Amino acid sequence: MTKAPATKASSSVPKKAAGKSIAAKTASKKIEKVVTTPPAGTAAGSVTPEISRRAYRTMLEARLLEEKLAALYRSGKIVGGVFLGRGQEALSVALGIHLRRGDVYAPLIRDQAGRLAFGDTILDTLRTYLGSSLGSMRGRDGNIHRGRPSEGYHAMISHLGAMVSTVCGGLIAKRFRGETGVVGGTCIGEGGVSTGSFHEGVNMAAVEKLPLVVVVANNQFSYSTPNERQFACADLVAKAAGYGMAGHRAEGNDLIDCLHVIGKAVAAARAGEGPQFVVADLLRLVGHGEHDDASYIPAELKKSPLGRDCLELARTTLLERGWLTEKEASDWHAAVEKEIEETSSKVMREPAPDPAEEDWNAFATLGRNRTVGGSE
Ligand SMILES: Cc1ncc(C[n+]2csc(CCOP(=O)(O)OP(=O)(O)O)c2C)c(N)n1
Ligand SMILES: [Mg+2]
Repeated sequence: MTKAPATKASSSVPKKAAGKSIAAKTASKKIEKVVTTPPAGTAAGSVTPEISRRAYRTMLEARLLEEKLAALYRSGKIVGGVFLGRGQEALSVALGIHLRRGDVYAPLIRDQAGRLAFGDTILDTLRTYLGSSLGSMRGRDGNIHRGRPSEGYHAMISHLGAMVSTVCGGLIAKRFRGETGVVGGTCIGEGGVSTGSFHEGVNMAAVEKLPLVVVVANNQFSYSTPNERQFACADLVAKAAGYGMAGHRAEGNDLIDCLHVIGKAVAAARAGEGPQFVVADLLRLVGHGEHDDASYIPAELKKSPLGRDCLELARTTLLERGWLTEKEASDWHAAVEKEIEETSSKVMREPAPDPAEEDWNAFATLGRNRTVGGSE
């Protein structure tokens, strides 16, 4: 394991790659661009046109789905709070997309993009938010407290550090069962890093050399608490060395860099190099939740490079590299919008849970009167 002083996000992500661009192959008469990114599988963290396109499409799905969720919330159709990840999709998708079946994933409240990349669906998301009894939580839990634990997809207990330990637990269980080559990932806020549960989780992961990847979305605020009131170290990546973890930095609103850095971190964890700590600076482009107008975020910060919209940036990069065409981008937008509209109309007609029929267990653990979940 690399016991790490902070490793600077590699600027080694090649800007160009050899061969025909994907978009050039799929769109007629598109000007070919020469790109130099290595083909898939050649190196840990290599960023291919294929993964970038998939990531962009997933970010788009997350963004449009969350816009719909915000509208449903404002029209009173969603019970409980709605917490969104606008501006954090590039970082979120990069973790979800690098995990695979058999891995453990604990997404938090800003991880709609990571969830979709890990295999969650627009349908199941809407079912949970709208309280359909056909959803994975059977319409009985708060919207972000959803998951499929038996598939390694943990339902969130708390946004503030608790999930690091559940991922460690999942990884230790896999170790006991003799499963190898697995990774557990979670993405938390910089405020969560100050909590005791974060400390306990990453310390155990380092001691046990667990294949854990913790991604920190440093969006500069923990609700309305700014970083200078949150931690006193100059650089959060430096914390990795204190625990005995490898540390990495990613450019939080640059999709290609997020894919590259998190790809490297996931590969290192999978290869047995112990826990990996990735810190990315960015800004959430919405309030803490839809009830919050985020008026405490200074305008200069919003206008700074941190405030750039990762979705716009990803679109521009893919277009410039010839990995996406304007037509594909607008076709994808229309197709995703249509899917979201059709799915939400369908879900709104589905039945709510019937208290008379319910056993009130959160999952299929019959006979135990226990529920899982927490409150934000
Ligand atoms: C013990 C506790 N205190 C407060 C809250 C309410 N709360 C949920 S998330 C959050 C802020 C988290 O900030 P950060 O970790 O930076 O993540 P971000 O919201 O910025 O993504 C707060 C105060 C909570 N869930 N639990
Ligand atoms: Mg934060």
